[in-house]
Amino acid sequence: MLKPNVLEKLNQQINAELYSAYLYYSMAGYFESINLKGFANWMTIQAQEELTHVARFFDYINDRSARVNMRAVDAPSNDWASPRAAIEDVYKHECAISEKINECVTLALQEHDHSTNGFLQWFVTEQVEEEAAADAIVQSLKLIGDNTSGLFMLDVELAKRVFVPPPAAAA
Ligand code: OFO
Repeated sequence: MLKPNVLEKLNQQINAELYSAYLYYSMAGYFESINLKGFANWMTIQAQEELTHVARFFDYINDRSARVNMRAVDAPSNDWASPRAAIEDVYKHECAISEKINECVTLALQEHDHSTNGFLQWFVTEQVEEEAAADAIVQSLKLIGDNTSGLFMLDVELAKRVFVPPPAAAA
């Protein structure tokens, strides 16, 4: 059985994961609007992955015979000053999500809830990847600077990303 404070934290995390999807769809729209279709593709897949994160929390809460509780999702920004500003926001956002996952783990351990701690470890690992993937693009954009050809080459690269549902969240 989930303790009420642990359940509340997990429901808050569903909201944070939904916000992540909403933010990345918004960024996909921004990149479409400036004709960087590869960046838009990367963001759309990022958003789809976030929805699989929602599904993981949703399934876990239900598996524990507890009740999912949906709340209003904040509105994300819709515009960014530059591609680099948008990707830097992805990196900052992922660091903030890592913090939230850490808080969930800390609470689970305080409450001796080892099942929830075990469930959360997938996210602990995933966040390392999430931060690294965003930071890699930030670093590329720093190198590219004002070089338009470099930006288009990176766009072609990001267009190659495909959505692969993680095994546990696959239909
Ligand atoms: Fe981007 O990892 Fe979930 O929120």
